[in-house]
Amino acid sequence: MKLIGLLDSPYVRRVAISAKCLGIDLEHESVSVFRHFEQFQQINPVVKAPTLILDDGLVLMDSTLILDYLESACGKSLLPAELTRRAQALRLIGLSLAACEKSVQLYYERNLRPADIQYQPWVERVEGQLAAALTALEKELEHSALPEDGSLAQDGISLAVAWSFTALVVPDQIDATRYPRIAHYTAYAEGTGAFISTPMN
Ligand SMILES: N[C@@H](CCC(=O)N[C@@H](CS)C(=O)NCC(=O)O)C(=O)O
Repeated sequence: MKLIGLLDSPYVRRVAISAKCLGIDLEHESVSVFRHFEQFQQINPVVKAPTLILDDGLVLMDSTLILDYLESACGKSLLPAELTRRAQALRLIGLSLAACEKSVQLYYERNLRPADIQYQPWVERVEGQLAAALTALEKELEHSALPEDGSLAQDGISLAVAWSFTALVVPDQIDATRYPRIAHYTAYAEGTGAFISTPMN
C-alpha cells in the first residue's frame, strides 16, 4: 500500500504515524497538493492528501477513512473498545481534527488569497473556532490526562499532530501558556519513536 502526500499535512502525518503504531509498513510518496498538482491528479483526480493506493489499485482518501481501512486490514485498533472510553477518545479526535481544519483554513487564507481580498470577518470566525477547539482540548486533558508511558493511541496522535501543525503554520494562534497540557502532551508524543521517524519536514 502506498501513502501519498506530504508529512507537513497533519492528516497525512496522523495516518503515517498510526500505520507505524499498528505495525503496517506503508510505502510513502511525498507528492504535494500544490507544487505537484498535476502529478497528484494522475493518482487521485480529487487531489486530496492523504490518498492511499491499495495493493489492488483502489484509491482511498480522507485520513479517518484510511485509518478505518488500515485498522480493519490488520485487525488492531488505536481506539479503545469500551464505549465510554471510546466516546472520550472520539471527542478528543474530533476536536483535534477541527483544530487541524481551522489551521489549514487560516494558512490557506493567509498564503493563497491575495491580501487585498482577505475577508476579515471570516478570518476572525476561523480564529475563534480554532481557539474554541484548543480550549476544549485543554479542558479535556485537565479532566483526564493522556498516558505518557511510551504508548500512543489515536486520540493522542491526533492531538499532538494538530498542535505541532498549528505551531508550524499559524504560530501566532497558539500560546503554550494558555494550553499547557496540550503543549506538554505534544512534547511527549513528539519524543516517541513513531513521531521522531515521521517528521513534519
Ligand atoms: N478531512 C480530510 C482533510 C484532508 C485535507 O484537507 N488535506 C489537505 C492537505 S492538509 C488537502 O488535501 N488540501 C488540498 C485541497 O483540499 O485542495 C482528511 O482527514 O484527510
